[in-house]
Amino acid sequence: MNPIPANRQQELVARLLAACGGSYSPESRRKYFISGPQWAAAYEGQALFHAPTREAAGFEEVIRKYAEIGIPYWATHDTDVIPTASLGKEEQWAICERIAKALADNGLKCSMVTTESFHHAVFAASPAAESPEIRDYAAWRLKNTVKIGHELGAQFAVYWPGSLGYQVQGAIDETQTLRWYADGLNAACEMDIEVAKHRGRPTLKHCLEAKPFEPQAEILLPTSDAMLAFIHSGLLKHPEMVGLNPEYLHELMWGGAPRAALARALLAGKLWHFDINDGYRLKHDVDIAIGLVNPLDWLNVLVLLRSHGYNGPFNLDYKPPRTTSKWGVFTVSFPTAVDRFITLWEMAGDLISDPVIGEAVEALKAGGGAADALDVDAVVAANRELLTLHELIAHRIFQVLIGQHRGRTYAL
Ligand code: GLT
Ligand code: MN
Ligand code: MN
Repeated sequence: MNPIPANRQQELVARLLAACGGSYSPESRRKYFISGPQWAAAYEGQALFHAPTREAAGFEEVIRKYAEIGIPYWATHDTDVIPTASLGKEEQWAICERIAKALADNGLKCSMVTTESFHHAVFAASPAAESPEIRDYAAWRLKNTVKIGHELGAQFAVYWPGSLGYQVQGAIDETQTLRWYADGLNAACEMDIEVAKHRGRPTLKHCLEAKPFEPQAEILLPTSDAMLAFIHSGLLKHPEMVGLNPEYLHELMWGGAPRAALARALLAGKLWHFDINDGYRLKHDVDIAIGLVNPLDWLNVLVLLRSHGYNGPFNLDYKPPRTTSKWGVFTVSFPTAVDRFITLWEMAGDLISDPVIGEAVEALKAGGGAADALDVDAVVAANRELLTLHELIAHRIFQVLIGQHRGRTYAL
């Protein structure tokens, strides 16, 4: 084997990527409400057991690269772009001006802003800690993010209460902590109403994002369902302003079915924003890019969303692997993630209009026509052969996944 010298490796990767084919043009990619987070592109590969493997990218570079790829929206935490010490100060607005210019120069829009309320030492005991000054600071941070969001033209604000929990039992009163957490959200919504009115803009959509574990051992709002209950608990002053940002992997992590979690959010009218990625059940938050682990499940998720007219953002909240170089982040990782999403989206369209599935579903809904619904044996007998269609539908979905419905064959 001949070693591949470092100066020839990009050329090799680029050639193999081109050999893969199947990439969409930036114009096609821009037709989707896809957002790229600052933190995903800037991720250096670090973690508790991991040293960084590549250099960070600033927002100007990330926005420029997203534009080249065809990712039309950008999202950020407050402290992804503004140092903690500069928040709320003049420097913050100077940075916002630079961001607005970078977005305008590259034809991108800011879709979402979120507050980092988990990394800084002040949030060691969560943003809803016992100490009133910590909670005052947290509420100020949320309100400040709302102002940044309006300044940048965002439509959404996301809240990930990942540090709202505990490592050791009995030290906090869960009910009180949740009340305090609601106070923070209420402050953000009230600030939003004020700023929106002043600027003549609609209020933001405030979206809660659940993750079942990590960084705390126990989390007070671990799932999207827990958050739906919280939204309707009576603690929020403006429950109509607060919805969900489910993340695909976070629902999978606790062992749930992402599609079912999304269905419950849809029924509640709260599916407003969606973090797209992939990973494994009952493991930590590996944030692998969409479709690399569960393409079949993803296909079914997109059938659900397409069938129910979901029109919110698809936020690329994944982490390019540590093995990918900084060049690879923008050349391989983001373009291929977007392209897999679009391919799965198109395949979901194929499934929705598939005649085999269409007829099978209609037949199942028609039922077998037992004359007496109270004659249990007759009901079973009338539906016996029809119910075999469940497995046939699953087979057809597999065929669509591998392209057999478009004539791909294996040694037939
Ligand atoms: C963090 C988390 C993500 C959230 C981000 C928004 S922060 O990376 O694991 O899933 O979407 O705060
Ligand atoms: Mn997320
Ligand atoms: Mn995640």
